[in-house]
Amino acid sequence: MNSKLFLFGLLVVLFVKCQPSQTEPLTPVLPIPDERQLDWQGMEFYAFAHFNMNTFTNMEWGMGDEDPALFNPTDFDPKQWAKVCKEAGMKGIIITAKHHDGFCLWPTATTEHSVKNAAWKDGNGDIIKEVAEAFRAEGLKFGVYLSPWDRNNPEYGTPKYVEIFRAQLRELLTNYGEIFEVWFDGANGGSGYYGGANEERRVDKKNYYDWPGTIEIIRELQPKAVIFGDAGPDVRWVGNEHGFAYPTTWSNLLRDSIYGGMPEYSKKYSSGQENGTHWVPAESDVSIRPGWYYHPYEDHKVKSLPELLDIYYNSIGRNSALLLNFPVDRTGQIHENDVTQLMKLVDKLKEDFSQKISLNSGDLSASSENGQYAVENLLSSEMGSFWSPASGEVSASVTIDFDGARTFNRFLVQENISLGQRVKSFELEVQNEKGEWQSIAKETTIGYKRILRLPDTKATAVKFTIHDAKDSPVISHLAFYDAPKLLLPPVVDRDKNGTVKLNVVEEGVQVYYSLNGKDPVQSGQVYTQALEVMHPTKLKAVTKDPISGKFSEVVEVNLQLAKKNWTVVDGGENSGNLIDEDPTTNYISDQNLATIDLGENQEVSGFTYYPMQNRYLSGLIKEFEFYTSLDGKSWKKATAGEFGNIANSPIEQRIEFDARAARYIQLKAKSTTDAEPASFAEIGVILTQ
Ligand code: FUL
Repeated sequence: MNSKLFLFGLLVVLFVKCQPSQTEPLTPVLPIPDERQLDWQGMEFYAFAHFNMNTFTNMEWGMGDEDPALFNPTDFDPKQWAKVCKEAGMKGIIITAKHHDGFCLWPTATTEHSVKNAAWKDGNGDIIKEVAEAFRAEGLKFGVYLSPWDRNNPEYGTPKYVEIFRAQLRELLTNYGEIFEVWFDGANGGSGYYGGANEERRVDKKNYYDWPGTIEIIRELQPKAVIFGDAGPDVRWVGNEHGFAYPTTWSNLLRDSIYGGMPEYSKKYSSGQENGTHWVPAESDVSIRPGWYYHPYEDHKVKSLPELLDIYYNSIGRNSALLLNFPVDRTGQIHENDVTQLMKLVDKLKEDFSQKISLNSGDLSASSENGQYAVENLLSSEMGSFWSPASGEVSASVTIDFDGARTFNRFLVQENISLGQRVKSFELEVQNEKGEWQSIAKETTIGYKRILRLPDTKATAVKFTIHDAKDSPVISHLAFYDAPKLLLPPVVDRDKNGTVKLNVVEEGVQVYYSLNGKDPVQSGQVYTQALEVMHPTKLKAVTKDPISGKFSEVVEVNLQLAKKNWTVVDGGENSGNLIDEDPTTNYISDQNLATIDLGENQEVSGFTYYPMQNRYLSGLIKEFEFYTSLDGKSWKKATAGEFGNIANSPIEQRIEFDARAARYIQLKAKSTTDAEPASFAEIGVILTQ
């Protein structure tokens, strides 16, 4: 080629390359969030506090006839709540200013059923004011839950009550500074006290409250607040109380088809709709304990770390916000067990997102780009900086070159939702060291944030493909992390036959154990299959991450005599539940009695009683007598007494006595906590060793 011509050609190529490619302006895909919804979405994680009359009456739904004097926290400290939330990275709190029982946590002019008549501070206190101030002092936001249903108010069900409800709302939205969210429950109408009428009152959920009129009041008094309800208008219920959004979660909602408390909401509407007409994103609400309110008997039932991690990844990781509830206790503080579990979650999440695969702009290439919406914009987590393929292309891909082999198990991706939620389906493929490609995930929606938990994946490159979208996708961020294994000790599971399984919560780890009281790592025994343990034995076990070489804490369990040869004497229906080694199944005895044949003589020096573990408890044994026998006919009393705090703390009870030979044992309930027939989840014996 002539050298002049070559130079000319080169210049033309350079000129074309250096020209910024044309950026086609993007038109939003409707619906889109407004500013208050965008601000709210950025909060991601905030607290719920259920603290009200029910805290002091041990109820979940009070009837409305409670004496206001009963409200009396002994050491109310909202600064403790705010400190805990701040430390956990939560951005605010929503408090139950009034629950269904109608008791108001502020000195309202609308009813006498409020803190004005509480024993607390001789009726001069204001919980709402103190909580709002404590949270603002920490730079956190404040919101209110105001139950539309009011089982105390005599006017409930009449137009007058709607005025009272609105007056309450006005007080809350006028006197306590900026409110970020107003929360309306779907539970509406039913039996109640209603000023002494004690009757059933049903309302027309769709029309009774005249919601448009109420929404107008909120917009006027707190224009920045989002309004929560099944039908929004700004934020919607996720449709369950487990804290889980759905793998397909649209922020678009067919809002006009929905009203608060409609029975078919959860099934039909709660995951949002691709063709939804309004922007109404999902909020996942869940309590850190089984109940929303504090019950001392749930102190041992605070959610475990694996449960809390599932909640995080299934809510924030699925295009939803997470509203995590603390049942504030009777002192007026978040219980220490709840704080401990919360901080375990927070620490583990920090760990999960601490090892990010570092990427440079040169590592990214896209199948197409729309001008300045270039692929390198994906590196910044700013929503306004995003990648979009050529205008109108609904399918496109980004290849990420890792510069050598890297391992990851988390993938995070975000859409620029200010232009509407667009992606309908996407896929992740990885390239191994031999250059082969393999698909590892096929998913649907992304939305504000999507996080995939994946198996440990070693790859030299990843291809992120959007297969379908409502219009050209607008992806604002993507990232890969290598989360360390969740190193929890194995869960020891033993059945009636003495078969012991050591279950792990995360795949890919090893378990070491010992049956002789020695350190399980030094014992060198690796768990590969179920063990048979018939006699009293001390089991120790530990989990090891083979990649990092790290160990979990050691779990130690004193296994008692296996129940293989046991039978229940004169038991009747469900009596097998007594000795099935499963504390979630129960036996109820009208005779308040359980008699067991141990199959052969044993040197017995004690017994264990596992009370019922149901959500609602009945027949827990309070006072007991325990007998033994060699022939099942003549019985000797071994011990008697009471399970002191069993109503408040229904954990396994352990009673020891002087050793004696016995073939038969008998536990007699002299009284139960609620005068109902005695219930038994499990009985065990302690043998002399
Ligand atoms: C439910 C209520 O009935 C519960 O008591 C609780 O307040 C929960 C957050 O919402 O619908």
